Parts: sequence; C-alpha cells; structure tokens
Amino acid sequence: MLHVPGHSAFGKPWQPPLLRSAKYKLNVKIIVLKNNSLGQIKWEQMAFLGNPEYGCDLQPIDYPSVAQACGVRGYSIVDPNQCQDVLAEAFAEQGPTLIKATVDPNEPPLPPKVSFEQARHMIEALVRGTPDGAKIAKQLAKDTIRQLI
Ligand SMILES: Cc1ncc(C[n+]2csc(CCOP(=O)(O)OP(=O)(O)O)c2C)c(N)n1
Ligand SMILES: [Mg+2]
Repeated sequence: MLHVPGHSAFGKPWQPPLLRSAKYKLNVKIIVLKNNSLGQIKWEQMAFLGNPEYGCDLQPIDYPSVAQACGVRGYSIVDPNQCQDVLAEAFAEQGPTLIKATVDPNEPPLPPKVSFEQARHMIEALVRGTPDGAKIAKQLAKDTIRQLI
C-alpha cells in the first residue's frame, strides 16, 4: 500500500499509518512530500484571492526520525537524482518504510485549465509582495514554456 501525504497532512494524523503499520508489520510505504508549507492554502490565497501568501510556512520536521522512533525505517530524498535509488531501496524492504521527499515550495500546482481570473490573481499576488515572488514567477514561466514545446 502506498500513502502519499503532504508535510502538513501527515502531521495531523501520523500515528495510525506509522504505529499500525509498525505493529502489524504491514508493507506500507509512506512518502511524505516536504515543502515546509501549507502549499494548497498558499496557492489558494494567491490564485483565488490575489493576496500575497500569508501564514503558510511550516517548521521543518524530520519525519524519518519520527518514523525510526516508532520502529519504521526512515529514508530521505533531498536531491532529485537520489529519487530512483532511495525509492528502490525503501520499496525493496519488507514491512513499512517512510520516505521524506523534499519538494520545491515555489513550484506552482497548475490545474489543467487556468482561468483568466486565476491568472490575474496570481499576478496581483506577486506584484503585491508574495515572499519568493521572483522564484515563483520564474517557475511559472518555465512551466508555461514546457507546456508549449
Ligand atoms: C483536517 C484538515 N484540516 C485542514 C484542512 C485544510 N487544508 C487543506 S490543504 C491544507 C494544507 C496541506 O498542506 P500539506 O499537507 O503540507 O500539503 P501541500 O499542499 O503543501 O502539498 C490544509 C491545511 C484539511 N483539508 N483537513
Ligand atoms: Mg506541504
């Protein structure tokens, strides 16, 4: 079984997946997507409201250590080049494992269709001073170009 929560979503009910899979030696693989952010809320603030992101930062939590404390082997991916090897190792192990995957907090989760309103709100949010606005604008430009070519 594969469980892929965000960093915050895992923080709320982490005991059942970790403790149950450790107790019953279930072959559950948990991949925690770590962006140190309430990502969905951040992008809603920008694309729905046109406001700069506010109050969405999360403190980093070392979930592999939390997992180890519960008897579940923990892994960590920081560099995308490690992805294949670390996942292969974690998936080859019998029993539960947790993999912390660090992802870019400035990568916009683009929906299949972006409305004119959403695009306008995003630009407003950036102009009004969203933290790391320049990095977000760069990612948006890269993603748009990638979709065109
Ligand atoms: C129990 C609960 N509390 C609050 C929310 C509102 N909520 C929706 S997405 C989100 C942030 C999720 O952050 P994270 O799990 O880190 O995932 P990300 O969006 O960063 O990938 C929150 C708080 C919710 N859906 N469920
Ligand atoms: Mg997150």
